[in-house]
Amino acid sequence: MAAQDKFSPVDVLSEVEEKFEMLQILNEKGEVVNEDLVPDLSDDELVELMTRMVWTRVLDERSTALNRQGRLGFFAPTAGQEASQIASHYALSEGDYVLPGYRDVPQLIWHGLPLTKAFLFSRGHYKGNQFPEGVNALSPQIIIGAQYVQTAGVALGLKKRGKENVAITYTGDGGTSQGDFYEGINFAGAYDVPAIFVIQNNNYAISTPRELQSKAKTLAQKAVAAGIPGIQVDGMDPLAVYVATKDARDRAVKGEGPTLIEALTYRYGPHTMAGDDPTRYRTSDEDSDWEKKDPLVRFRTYLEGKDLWTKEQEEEVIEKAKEEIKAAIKEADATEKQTVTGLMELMYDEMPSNLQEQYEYYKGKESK
Ligand SMILES: Cc1ncc(C[n+]2csc(CCOP(=O)(O)OP(=O)(O)O)c2C)c(N)n1
Repeated sequence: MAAQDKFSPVDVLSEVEEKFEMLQILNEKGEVVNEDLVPDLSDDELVELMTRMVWTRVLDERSTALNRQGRLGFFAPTAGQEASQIASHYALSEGDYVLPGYRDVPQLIWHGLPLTKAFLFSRGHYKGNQFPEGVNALSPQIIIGAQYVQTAGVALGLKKRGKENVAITYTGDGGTSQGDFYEGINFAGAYDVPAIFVIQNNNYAISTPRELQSKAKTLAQKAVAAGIPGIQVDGMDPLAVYVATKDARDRAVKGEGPTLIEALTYRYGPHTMAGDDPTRYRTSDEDSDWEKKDPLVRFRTYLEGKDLWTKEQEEEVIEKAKEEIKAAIKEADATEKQTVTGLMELMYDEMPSNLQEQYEYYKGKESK
C-alpha cells in the first residue's frame, strides 16, 4: 500500500461527511418515504402530537401579538420549528429533564410548566423562574450554548442516581460554534451520560447564515469528534424527529451514552421581538420555500389520510389554545408586581448586614 493511501485526511473527511444524510420519514406532501422507520405510535398518540403542534403555533401567534401590545416582554418566535421542538419532546418520558434555550418555551409548557409562569418569565418576573415541584426543567438559557454543559452535568447526576431518565437540551446552529457546545458533548461522551443534544438548525444565528457558522458540511458530524452518535434529521418532519429522539433516549437509558441530533428547520418570524428584521438578510423566496415544508401541513395531510384529523378538530384545538392563553395572561396580570425587597427576601433568609441599609431604603420607597 502506498504511503499516500494511508495518509489521506482529506478523503477521511469527505467519507465521514457523506455519511451524514438527512433522515426523513414524512415528505413535504405528507407521504411516507421511509416505511420501515414509521414509529409505533397509536392513533391517539398521533393526534396528541398534532394537537400539541397546533396549540404551539397558536401560542406563537398570540405571544407575538401580546408582545406588540406591550403585554409580554422577551419573546423568541417558534413558528416553523414545531416538529423539532414538540416531536423531540414527545419522545421523552416522565422524570426526564429539559434544559431549554430561549426559543424553547413550548417544550417547557408540554413538560408541565404552567403557561402563566412562561409569561412571567417573559416579563422578567422572578416568579417565572420558580418552577413547580415535579417540573424537571431549568429556565430558558439566554447564554448561547451554556445549557449544553449544564445538560452533561444533569445527565451525570441522573446516571449516578441510577435513574432511567435522560436530560435533553436544545441550541441553534449558532450555538454549535460556542466552546460550551463542544465541552458539553465531549464531557457527556467521556462519562457516557444519558443526554440528548438537539441542534435546531434554522439556518440563521440572528442574521448570520449557517454557511458562515462552520465549514462542516453538517452540524451533526460534530458528534464524531466527541465519539458519540450524531444524526441529521428533517426538522420539519415530526415523525423523523420523534424517531431520532426516541432512539437516542432508548440508548441513553440503557447506559449507551449521549446522542447529538441536528434538526433542519426554519423560523418563520424574526429572531426575537426586540427589533430584528429578517427581510434584511432573508429573501421571500427562501421564506416561501421553507413554508412549503411546514410541519403542520404535512402532518395534517398524513393524519387526514388516516381519517384521524379534521378541520373541525383543528378549530377546536385553536379555540381551546386561545382560551387557555387568555386565562394565563390574565393570571400573569393579576400576579403582584415584583419589588426589590421581595427579590432580596427571596435570596436571603437573613438579610446580610451590608445589604440591610439598601433593604430599608427600598422598603421605605416601596411603601410610598
Ligand atoms: C454567549 C452569548 N453570545 C452572544 C449572545 C447574543 N445572541 C443571542 S441569540 C444569538 C444567536 C443564536 O443563534 P442560534 O444558536 O442559531 O439560535 P436561534 O436563535 O437561531 O434559535 C446571539 C449571538 C448570547 N446570548 N450569548
